[in-house]
Amino acid sequence: MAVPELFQFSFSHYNEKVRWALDYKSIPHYRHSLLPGTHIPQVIWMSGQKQLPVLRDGQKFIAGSGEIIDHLEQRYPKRSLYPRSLHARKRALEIQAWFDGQVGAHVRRALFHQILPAHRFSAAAFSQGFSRPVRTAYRLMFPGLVPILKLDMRITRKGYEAGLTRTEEALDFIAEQTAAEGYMVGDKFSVADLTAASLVMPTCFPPELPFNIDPPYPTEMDDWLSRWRDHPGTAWIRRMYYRHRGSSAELTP
Ligand SMILES: N[C@@H](CCC(=O)N[C@@H](CS)C(=O)NCC(=O)O)C(=O)O
Repeated sequence: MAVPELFQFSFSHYNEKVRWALDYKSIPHYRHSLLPGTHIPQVIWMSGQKQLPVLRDGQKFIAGSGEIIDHLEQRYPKRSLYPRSLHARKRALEIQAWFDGQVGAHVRRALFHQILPAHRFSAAAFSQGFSRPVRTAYRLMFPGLVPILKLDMRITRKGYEAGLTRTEEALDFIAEQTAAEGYMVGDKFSVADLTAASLVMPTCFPPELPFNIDPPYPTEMDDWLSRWRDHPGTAWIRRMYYRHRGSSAELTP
C-alpha cells in the first residue's frame, strides 16, 4: 500500500482537520507544506482546483477535508471516526457538513481580517517549517500578497463582522450540543467533534497543535484570542485537543 502524502498549509484549520484524522487513525503519512499565495499552480496541477488540503494516495489525488476523511475511513477502517449506527452517522456527517460549508471560511475571514495587518507575525505563522531564507523571502513579499489574499478570501469589514457572528454561533452550538454528554453525537468522539474542534480551533490555538505560534503576540492576535477566551465553546475545544489529539503519525522523509 502506498504511503499517503498530505499537501498542506501548516497554519490552516481545514488542513489541521485532516492531519488530526490521519494522526487519530495512526496512518503513517508524509506531509508537504506549501506557502499560501504561492501554492496555486502546484495545487491546480495536482487536483484541478486550488485549495488545500489535498491527499495523494497512490495514483489518486483527493481534495477537500470531508472527501479525504471519507477516503481514509474506507481504506483504513480501524479507529473509525464514523459512528456505528446509521442514524448517528447521518447526524455526525450533517454536523461536519455545516462546519465545513458554513463555519470554517467565516472563522478564517474574521481571524485574517484581524491579524493580516500584523505582517511580520502573519508571514511567520504562514511559513512555519520552512528554511530561514524561504521565511525571510516570504516575509519580504508578504505585504504584496496581502491584497491578493484579501480579495481571494473576500476579507472586508462586512465579511469580518459576519465572520465574528458566525464564529460566535458556532461556539454557542458547540457548547449547547456537548453540554449533556461531552460529545456532539452520543458519548463518543467522532468526525463531528474532530471537525468542530479543528475548524473553530483558531479561537484558542490549543497547545497540542502540531505547529506553534509562540507569544508574545501582536495586539491584533491578543485581541482576537481574548474575545473568545471565556466562551465555554473554547473550553470544549481545548478539552477535545487534550483528550483526543494524540501523537503524530507523520513520517520524516
Ligand atoms: N472545503 C475545503 C476548504 C479548504 C480550504 O478552504 N482551504 C484553504 C486553506 S484553509 C485554501 O486552500 N485556501 C487557498 C485558496 O483558496 O487558494 C475543505 O474542506 O478542505
